[in-house]
Amino acid sequence: MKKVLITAFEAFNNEPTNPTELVLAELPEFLFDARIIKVTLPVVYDKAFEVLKPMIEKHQPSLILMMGLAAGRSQINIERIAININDSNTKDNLGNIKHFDPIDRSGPDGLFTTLPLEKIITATRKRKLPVTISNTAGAYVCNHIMYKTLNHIQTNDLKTKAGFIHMPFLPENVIDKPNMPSLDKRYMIETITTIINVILNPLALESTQRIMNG
Ligand code: PCA
Repeated sequence: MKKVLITAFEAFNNEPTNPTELVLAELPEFLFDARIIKVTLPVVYDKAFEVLKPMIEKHQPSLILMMGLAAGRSQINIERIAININDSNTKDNLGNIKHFDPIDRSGPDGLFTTLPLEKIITATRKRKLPVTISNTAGAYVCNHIMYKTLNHIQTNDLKTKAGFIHMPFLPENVIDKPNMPSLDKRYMIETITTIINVILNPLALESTQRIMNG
């Protein structure tokens, strides 16, 4: 049975919750004949991949979908690229601040997601989901985990596809934040489900298109 590894992040930066943990909790254990393996990662530069790496080695998933909160964004963002730098004014959950700090001194400057972006956008548009491609995952812990994961897959020549999805706040997070965008988590859950379907069942999507095109 195929496995899909899905990650969320714990709360950080004085927020009581991270929407991605709540989304993760609501995903089913099985989807499209694949087993869903869930893990919540610490928002700590030097710990996040230490938690994820043994999960990748143990489960050898066909797909890794990582989720994080992007405060202030209004849509679900599929990240195109991870860059080889840690550089943020926000402390991680152990109080570390990193600036001008390469993630891997011998690694490439950037690594593209291996998710099929065009197919994902076609499928999510069809379902009227507020999803778009983002060209920056920032330079904080989300970019860090995306870079480390893609670098691990590339250097070990794994077939695993992987990508990062940044989620907006949930409505409950913005009660005391006037004008801050938020999104109901059902859109987030449907987007994750759609991405998994596109990747695990490419034929299902094509045959739907064929039927629709007559
Ligand atoms: N978002 C942060 C790290 C953890 C999270 O959920 C980020 O965008 O880097």
